[in-house]
Amino acid sequence: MRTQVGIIGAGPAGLLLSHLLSQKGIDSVIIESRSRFYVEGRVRAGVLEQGTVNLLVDAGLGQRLMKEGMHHHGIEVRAGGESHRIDLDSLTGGKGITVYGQQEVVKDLISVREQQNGEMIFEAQDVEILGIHTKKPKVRFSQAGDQHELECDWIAGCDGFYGVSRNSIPESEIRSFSREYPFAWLGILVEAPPSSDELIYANHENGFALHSMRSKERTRNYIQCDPHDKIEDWSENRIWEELHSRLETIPGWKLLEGKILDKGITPMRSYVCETMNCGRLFLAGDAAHIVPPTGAKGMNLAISDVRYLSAALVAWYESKSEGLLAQYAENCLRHIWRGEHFSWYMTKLLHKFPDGSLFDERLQKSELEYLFRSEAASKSLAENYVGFSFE
Ligand code: FAS
Ligand code: PHB
Repeated sequence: MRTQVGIIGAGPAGLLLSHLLSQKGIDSVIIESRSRFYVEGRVRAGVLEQGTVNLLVDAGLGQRLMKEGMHHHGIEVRAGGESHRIDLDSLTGGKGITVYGQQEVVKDLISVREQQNGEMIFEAQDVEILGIHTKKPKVRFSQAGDQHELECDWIAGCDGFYGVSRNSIPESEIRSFSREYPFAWLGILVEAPPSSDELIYANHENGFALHSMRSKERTRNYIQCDPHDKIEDWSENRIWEELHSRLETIPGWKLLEGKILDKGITPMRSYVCETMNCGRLFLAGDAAHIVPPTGAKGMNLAISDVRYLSAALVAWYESKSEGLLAQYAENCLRHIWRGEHFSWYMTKLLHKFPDGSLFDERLQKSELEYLFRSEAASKSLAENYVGFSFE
């Protein structure tokens, strides 16, 4: 098999890259280890920055997003029995966020690729990357017991944190930075109407909680839990009990319960691999960086990378210019470190640190009070939450 760009991973990064390249007449083949059903059913992100929405709409992917996505002008932060609304609109000159499930973005992308006969190979096993320092790198994989080899000009590693791409770069060349957090998130997808018009982030003595949503019929709630917890440790009663106590801190406000459709525990880490390319291999999305979801940045950063990678590959195919390819990591890392800092800031502000000192707790309390009283602090949070633009 032969193509121009071999793409590993059918998440938002890989699928969007394939689409943007095809709009410029550049062929690609996507190689994905899981089934289409699994990839389309995986519950993940829910918040899109305005910049992400604009890119998807400009790429002709906005039809369902604009119809079903929920545009929000603010978020709410609750702590110490108080509630504070961050008015994203007025604090950022009219920018907001759009709540639209990642799996819907993935479904939209897969159906457009299919309509355009884009090649997507699901359930590929034993994926291997070879010859990244040659002009004809290859991807070897098996599918349904048959061995295949895909020859390309370039390989895009969009296979997430646990993928094969980053591990194809010699350890000695990897420059990476990380931080683990002493807690995780237990997330549930629920058949219930939202209990508020906007997302609610709660700092509580029992730990963090988040009330989010997917539609007028479905909500997504998260609670901070121990990183060693197993989902079996959490009965539905215990989950609801904790959600009620951590979110119902404002008189008269009640959280609506419903049938739990999906539940899972997500580890919390910050990770950046600054070596975003090695020879003819380029990393994008979670393959190169992870943020704790408190800042709702993960998918937005993946799409920001793809914006730069597609532009760089298009420039190479159109004029053999290597400029943007050489600048790729630098262009992405400005946004990545801004997203990393903001996600760390939100995580530090809203979680209970089991090993934290009383001094830390006092600092956190003061930071929350400052946020609730200072327009400057609210503006800083708002401009990062909607997506900070360096332009
Ligand atoms: P993905 O992980 O989405 O896709 C990688 C693909 O590669 C997968 O389909 C995988 O099966 C495939 N793959 C892996 N190894 C492979 C191999 N060896 N061969 C072939 N294929 C392989 N981000 C936000 O912006 N907002 C949020 O609200 C938010 N909430 C989140 C909540 C949770 C519970 C989680 C886990 C993440 C959340 N994120 C959020 C972050 C998340 O959205 C990621 O950033 C996003 O999925 C990154 O997209 P990709 O880089 O495309 O990686
Ligand atoms: C979600 O809706 O899944 C979500 C929203 C905001 C976050 C994280 C997750 O910060």
